[in-house]
Amino acid sequence: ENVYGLLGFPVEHSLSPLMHNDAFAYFGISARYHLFSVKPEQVGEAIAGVRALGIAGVNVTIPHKMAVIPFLDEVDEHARRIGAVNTIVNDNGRLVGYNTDGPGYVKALEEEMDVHLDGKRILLIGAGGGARGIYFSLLSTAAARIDITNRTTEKAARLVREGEDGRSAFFPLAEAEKRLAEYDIIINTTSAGMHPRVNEQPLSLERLRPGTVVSDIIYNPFETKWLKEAKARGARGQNGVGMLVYQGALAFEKWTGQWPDVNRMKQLVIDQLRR
Ligand code: SKM
Repeated sequence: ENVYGLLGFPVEHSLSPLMHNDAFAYFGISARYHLFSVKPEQVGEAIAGVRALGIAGVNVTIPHKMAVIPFLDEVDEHARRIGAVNTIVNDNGRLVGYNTDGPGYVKALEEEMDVHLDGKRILLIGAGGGARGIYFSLLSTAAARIDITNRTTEKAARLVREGEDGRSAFFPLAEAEKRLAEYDIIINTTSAGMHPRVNEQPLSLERLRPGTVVSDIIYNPFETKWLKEAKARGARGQNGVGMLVYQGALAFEKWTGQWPDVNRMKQLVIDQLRR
């Protein structure tokens, strides 16, 4: 039986074992996905453990996504650019790092919302880890214009500079709120609205244009107040379940070569979250 798992701190809340173990069973693959609670000062030892024990692959979550990088044999170019690894493949002892969060998000956006991204104007709220993955993935796959707004404008400015594509601008929150109607897709990557900060909102939706796609990477609560308000104002809303499921599906594919049934994964996650 091959061993897979998640390295993080904390990890108990994770829905990944549910998704992956079901998918292993579905394909008749003899493997099991476990949760490994790893303290920040033990990341190096944990990666040495992955090698020594021959663990076939792991996901990496908060707060280790950057910290694991120096311990790997190879990091793919996209993950390097993002500066974070969430998926490690053990290729006969060679540990290779990838990032499936950003690509997973973009795939979920395209498939769930049935949008074609080329030519669209996109507003990204936030400039942290989640935003980095999504920003670079959008830049590399879509001929869209992607602007960034963030409470700390300097952080948004830095990300736009790193993007180096000439298509992006950054705005203070108040300015982005004023320009809201210019955007086709608005994405919240901040934790405003996430449990337990359920009353916080990342940005005022006063000038939202009906028909806009409003997407929140938060899935706990299942639908944030902000997303509910967006829908009430006529937006097409997407919560964070799609990103979670698709990043998992892309990791599963890297480990096994199989593309799992994403709708099945999604239903499992939704049933669990709704309990
Ligand atoms: O990037 C993912 C990670 O692969 C798994 C995960 C989880 O199980 O909570 C969350 C995200 O960080």
